[in-house]
Amino acid sequence: MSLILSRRALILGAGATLAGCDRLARQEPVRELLFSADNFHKWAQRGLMDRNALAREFRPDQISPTFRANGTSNPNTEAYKAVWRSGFADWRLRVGGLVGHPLSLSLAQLHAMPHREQITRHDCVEGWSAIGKWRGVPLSLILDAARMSSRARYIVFRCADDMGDGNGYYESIDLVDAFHPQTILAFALNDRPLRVANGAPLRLRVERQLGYKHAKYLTAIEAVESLSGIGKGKGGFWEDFSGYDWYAGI
Ligand SMILES: Nc1nc2c(c(=O)[nH]1)N[C@H]1C(S)=C(S)[C@@H](COP(=O)(O)O)O[C@H]1N2
Ligand SMILES: [Mo]
Repeated sequence: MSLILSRRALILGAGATLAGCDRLARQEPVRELLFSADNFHKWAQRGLMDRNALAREFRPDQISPTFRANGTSNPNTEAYKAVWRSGFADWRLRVGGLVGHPLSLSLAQLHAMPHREQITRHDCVEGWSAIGKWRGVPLSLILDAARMSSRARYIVFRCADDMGDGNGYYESIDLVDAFHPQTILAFALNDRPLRVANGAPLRLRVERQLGYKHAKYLTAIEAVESLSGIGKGKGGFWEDFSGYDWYAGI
């Protein structure tokens, strides 16, 4: 029942149920209360519709003249240098974890998939913003192609930069953000291939979240049931080491 509800909720655009909600929903009285036709509607509206609202999109003349780089501006590892030297021809995005059909996608394959373009504002917690035009593949298409399991609750993003902790920069989002229409894996900024400083060859754009969630230098994405076994278990590099909130919704 939670499986059907999750998928249906996504299809309706009402968002996925969170793990905790699922557990709650298995109790019959709670379920009746939440999911009776009347209440489901109200609950979906109040609790989840906000999360599916689009981030504001801007006009081309509002694009910032420069989109600064923050955090890592070049991973500079041997592995990254090797794929950079190949013009990223040897780079692959691995899609794994709780999926029925693991993928290894080249940049050419990503370019051949349907794209989305969006001009959005990036907000960094350090107090700067920039407006940029992003082009990339909706994450939902990739997760559907990989046949994500109904057990998956989060998507984890692995990055090429070594943060000296043995795990590297990583981030994670829930399925509401993963299937949000503006959540894309972007390979172009302002009509140019993504430059190294901004995350070449591919970075996440998750427009309803603060800057640190937008993982650059992607190497792999994984569908998981829980974040507890990953890194220090808080769902991201900054969450693990600096106490940033995992949920950084804006
Ligand atoms: N792999 C990786 N992704 C990252 C970071 C990083 O250091 N490494 N920094 C984050 C932070 S704090 C911000 S604000 C944005 C900056 O993106 P930009 O360099 O394109 O401005 O990337 C985010 N994603
Ligand atoms: Mo940031």
